[in-house]
Amino acid sequence: MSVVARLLGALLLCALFAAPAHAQNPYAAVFKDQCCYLTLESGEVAGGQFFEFENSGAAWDVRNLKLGIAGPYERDSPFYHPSWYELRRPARLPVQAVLNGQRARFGFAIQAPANVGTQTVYREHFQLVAEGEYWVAGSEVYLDYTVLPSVPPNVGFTSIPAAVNRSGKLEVSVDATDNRAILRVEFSVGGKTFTVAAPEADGRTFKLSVPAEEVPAGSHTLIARAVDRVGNFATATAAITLTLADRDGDGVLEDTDCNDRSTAIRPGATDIPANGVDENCDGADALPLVNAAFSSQWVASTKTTRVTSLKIKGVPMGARVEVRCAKRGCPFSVRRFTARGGTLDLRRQYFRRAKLRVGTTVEIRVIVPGYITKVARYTMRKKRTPLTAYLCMPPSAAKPTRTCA
Ligand SMILES: [Ca+2]
Ligand SMILES: [Ca+2]
Ligand SMILES: [Ca+2]
Ligand SMILES: [Ca+2]
Repeated sequence: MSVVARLLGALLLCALFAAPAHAQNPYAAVFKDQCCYLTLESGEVAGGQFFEFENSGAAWDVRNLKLGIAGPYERDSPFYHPSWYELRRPARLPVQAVLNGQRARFGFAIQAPANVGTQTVYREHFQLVAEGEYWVAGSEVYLDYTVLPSVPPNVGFTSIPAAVNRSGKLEVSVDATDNRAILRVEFSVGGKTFTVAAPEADGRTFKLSVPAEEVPAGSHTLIARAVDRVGNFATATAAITLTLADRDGDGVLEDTDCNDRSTAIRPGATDIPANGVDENCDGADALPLVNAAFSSQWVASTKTTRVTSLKIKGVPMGARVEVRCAKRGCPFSVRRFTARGGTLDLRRQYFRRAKLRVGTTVEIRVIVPGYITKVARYTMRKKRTPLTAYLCMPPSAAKPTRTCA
């Protein structure tokens, strides 16, 4: 084939395609519905666009029937969106086939052109096309889009308290406006960000209302960032202080109250042993005290005291018992043994003949793992029964003390 013939052939094809209003065009459509004439900010994306047609000609097939850009044909649309089926084809047939008399809706999204400096109205033409064959007769349609310049919003606080207690609500309002629409306002404070998408009834007040305990205590800078639909934003800042709560009113603020919703739990409270609750906030539940009872009888003279009875009742089986004696008259300094349980007679075992001098101490410890050791301490006195102290000693302690809560 000569070059001229080939050129002619190409021209003929172009002519066929570019001038589809052709006697043999078997395709035809009747316009039924469309959406929408929109006002958009430059760069804004809008979904929900569609045209609906009824097929009044040959059958449509998903393999070639599309909604194309027209007026003129095959131009690049300034409203192109990456969701389009092809560069100049916003949508294809949404079902496999549409026969004569049936309808089809071609849905698509658009994006307004960027960098529109002044308000501009665009008339965008579309038409159905049977790809590689004909533009479908009777399907010429258009939508008008009004595009506004891209302008950032304005935002300012209208209500902000200087201080908020963490037991209450953090409530802050801004006035946010835009030449088109505010998409959302983001409030950032103390490392937290809260997004408010819907304005109040006036359409421009955006109100934050969240539990104040979501924000850490302390002084913060609160930033309100108003964002429009194309990502332009404006910010406003204000100082705000979150103060510590005392929710249970027990006088202990939440930073030291290990349960700020119970008055029974706070530093200084009585820690009930072995109930699984750390009532006094020292980091652990109190251990139970060894369950054993001391009893004693003594005869004291001017210089010495004799033991007439020294017993421990209710000693748990396997408990370790320590008997300590200090200063003059002691038959020993320390004795240790494992108890078989029940009542122990320490006089018979250790003090039958002892003459304990004034000032001598006898100390008895009953030790069970996982319990607070129970201690009795007797200090000999002149012509009086010994000074008696019942003490306790947590497993970690070095010395007995009066209280172990
Ligand atoms: Ca409290
Ligand atoms: Ca409390
Ligand atoms: Ca407890
Ligand atoms: Ca505790």
